[in-house]
Amino acid sequence: MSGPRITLTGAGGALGLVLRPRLIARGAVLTSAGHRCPAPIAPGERVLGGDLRDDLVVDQALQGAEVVIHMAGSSVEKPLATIIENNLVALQRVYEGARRHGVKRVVFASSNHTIGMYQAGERLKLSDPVRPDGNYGLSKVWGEAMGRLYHDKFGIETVCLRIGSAIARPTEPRHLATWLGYEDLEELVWRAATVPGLGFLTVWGVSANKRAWWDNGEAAALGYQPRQNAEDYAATLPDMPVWPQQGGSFAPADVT
Ligand code: 15L
Repeated sequence: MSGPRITLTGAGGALGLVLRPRLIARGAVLTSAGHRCPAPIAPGERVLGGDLRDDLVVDQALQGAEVVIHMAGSSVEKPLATIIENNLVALQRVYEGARRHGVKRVVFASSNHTIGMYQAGERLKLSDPVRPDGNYGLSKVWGEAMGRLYHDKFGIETVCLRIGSAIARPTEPRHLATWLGYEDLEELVWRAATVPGLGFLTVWGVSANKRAWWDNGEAAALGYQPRQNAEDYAATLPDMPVWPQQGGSFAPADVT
């Protein structure tokens, strides 16, 4: 096998399960790591279970890896103590593991909740200031900054994916702007893992939605050309009030 040697964390989670067969089909030599890791899905897939806050688990997971796709962690709003453990501490252990193992690049699953307090409909560039909508969004801001730190200080590349709503198909009006279809997710993640010389880069993880709010012009080096469009599902969506902020239901939630 000669494809890129990739470790995928969060491999038992919603996006991990979508990505595993697709990364293997594209030729990755894949190690899938996660708390809840099912059996291997393809010959040659290495599967590991364990807690990423444990350096021994990280050492096993990152052995031989060129790239880490970090999908692990809490993926919704949680109490701060939980977010700190799952999204801050575990990420720092992964970056330290990346240093120990000479990993060249981390693809970090960031989120639109880094900017969730902007008004719905406002057009954003990647260079616009962050406006997180809770503990979860804050942890993604911190994660993006950690990627920057490890690139500046230790030369590890990071591509931050500010993922919108990565689900099989849009289910509410907000998704007309925020949807990331699975074909586009696959293409985005593959490019983030394999396009050479990206350094530190942030990109919106969004499909080619007619009503998208986010402009990927500043991430042109990635060459990401989404093909899916939430508009194709517009007629199927329920008639419900539109959330006032881009973060949808996360924005009004009291997280203190
Ligand atoms: C996210 O970052 C979450 O992980 C996911 O559960 C959704 O809430 C998504 O954003 C979204 O904003 O739709």
